[in-house]
Amino acid sequence: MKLLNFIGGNWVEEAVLQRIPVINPANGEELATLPLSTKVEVDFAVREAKTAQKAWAQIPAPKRAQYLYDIAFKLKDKKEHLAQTLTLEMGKVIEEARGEVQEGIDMALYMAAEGRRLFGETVPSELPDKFAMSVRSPIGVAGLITPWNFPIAIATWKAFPALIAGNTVVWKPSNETPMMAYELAKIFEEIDLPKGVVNVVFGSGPTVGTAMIEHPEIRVISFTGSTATGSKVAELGGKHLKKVSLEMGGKNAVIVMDDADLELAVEGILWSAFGTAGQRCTACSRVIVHRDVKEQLEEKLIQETKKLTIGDGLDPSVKIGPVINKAALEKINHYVQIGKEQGASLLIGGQILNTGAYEKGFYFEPTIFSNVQSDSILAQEEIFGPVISIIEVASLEEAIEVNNSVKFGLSSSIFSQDINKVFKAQQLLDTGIVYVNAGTTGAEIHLPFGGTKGTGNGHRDSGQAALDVYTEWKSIYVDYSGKLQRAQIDNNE
Ligand code: UN1
Repeated sequence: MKLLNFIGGNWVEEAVLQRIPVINPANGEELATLPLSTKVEVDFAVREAKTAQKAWAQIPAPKRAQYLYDIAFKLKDKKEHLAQTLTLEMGKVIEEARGEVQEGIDMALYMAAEGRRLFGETVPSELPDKFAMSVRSPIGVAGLITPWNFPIAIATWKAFPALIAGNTVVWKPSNETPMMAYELAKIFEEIDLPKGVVNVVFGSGPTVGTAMIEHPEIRVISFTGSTATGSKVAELGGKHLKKVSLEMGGKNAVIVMDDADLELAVEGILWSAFGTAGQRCTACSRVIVHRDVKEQLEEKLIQETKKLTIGDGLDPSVKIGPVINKAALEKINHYVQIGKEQGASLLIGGQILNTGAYEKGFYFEPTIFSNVQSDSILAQEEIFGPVISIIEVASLEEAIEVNNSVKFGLSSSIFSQDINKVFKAQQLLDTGIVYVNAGTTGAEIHLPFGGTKGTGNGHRDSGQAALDVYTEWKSIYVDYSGKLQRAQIDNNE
């Protein structure tokens, strides 16, 4: 399949473009090719988006919502096809792929309903016969840069609030997962979304991403990806005075207290650590365990990890699919070697799988290290693979301190039956998301998604908070007194 850019409502074929392959990480097969676009295509897409935005913003929000409802119904009709395609190009197991498509459907319905809200404020004025209110207005053209690990969900977290608020979109999806972007663009075409309202430009971050951030007509950039790239996006965006929303790395921990339901904790840890082969920003990467239950927890974790089947995500019995590509495999392996060298105890896993059925894909065994020092590289850096580090602590205070000792702050979790400990923890855990008696993954779309410290820059995807990224506040004062009234001066005797 030859994927094309989607600009101004047309599939645009460019003669001069270089193409790169899309690879199935389960077996190394080529699935499609995508174009490496240049600034020329970005400029074209922004022109189309800019033209479309004037008319789009004039459509009343409840009518714009109709398009989002239509998108939601299409996503629902195509759910199985989309999930299969997602597993093919990204590798996550089919059950999770269906869940991700569902996340897109949920987001479309949630933001469609915003078409009848988009709440602002009406407040009293300090002067008589004067009306005061604030409304959300669109920013204009939004530039979206999205990752491969949630190619549908994260795209919808960003595109749908932008659209309902009256913006148009130029979207650069990840080069690893362009087929999902193509499928979404096809849906936009099928529901007759006005031309130019969403434009998809495939290509590299340094070329297409940079051209988007530098383009004077793109006033807001939303990016999800690595902290290293995010900081470059922020730097360049800052130089051009852009609003930049960043969603970056995590080093998420599950805390297991001595009074925890251990069976449940094991289920929560394994699901959030090894689901999506550990490639969620929210994946559990550290287990902080009270010393009194450490041994018991470790035994159970090893026992249950042995039962997990690894393989092609399209096989419904498989629980852990491949990682995205060879570079990811090497990066994970690199951290595992560091862990071994620095004296952590390897309880299970630790190997690349590359023989037999695994030969052509990118598979890594689910891996558990114990006796990990909380300040070691293994316990501090984001690995983005199926690797857990177990860290022993003696108290809740210490557990919280260890949790907060990393440079990221996305998600955290505590397993405990003690309500006092749970409430203390939710107050002191320095992360944007906290789970109680559940693993570190599973955010719902109607709450803010994002994190503190190196995870973000104060903005949030999802929920009402997403609307703040894609709107400007406009405060409107209507004086119906018929005379000049001066705020702060008149009426302040
Ligand atoms: C991500 O981790 O990159 O909370 C997104 C979750 C999903 C979204 C994860 N709903 O695990």
